[in-house]
Amino acid sequence: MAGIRTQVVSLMPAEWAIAAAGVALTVIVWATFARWGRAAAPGQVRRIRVDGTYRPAEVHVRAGVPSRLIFRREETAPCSERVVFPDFGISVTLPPFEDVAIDLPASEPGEHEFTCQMQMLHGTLIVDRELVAS
Ligand SMILES: [Cu+2]
Repeated sequence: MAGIRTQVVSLMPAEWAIAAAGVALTVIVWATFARWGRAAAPGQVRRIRVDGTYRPAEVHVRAGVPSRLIFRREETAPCSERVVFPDFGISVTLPPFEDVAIDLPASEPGEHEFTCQMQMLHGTLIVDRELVAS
């Protein structure tokens, strides 16, 4: 009787240790993926089509939330091969027919122009205090 009780008691810590390790591992894996998820998908994503103009030419995002702008250049005309955000010091090449993501940090409300490298195409990033459908 005492032998059985001793055996049960001695097994318990090992089982708890395994269970605790399992829970800890699950939490670590979950936290890691959650962090990756946040890094890969900012709060707001907007798509802009480029074909002789920016569509839409006014892109609305919410203030205080990082955003990802995905440009897709649906043409080979050299005019639009770069997009420039002077206020953010960003200048990015847009290969034709490819999605190109530009990540922007959370911003204050305001307006930021974006253009092609020769400033022939114009768009405006509008950072709204409230969410506005775009
Ligand atoms: Cu141009």
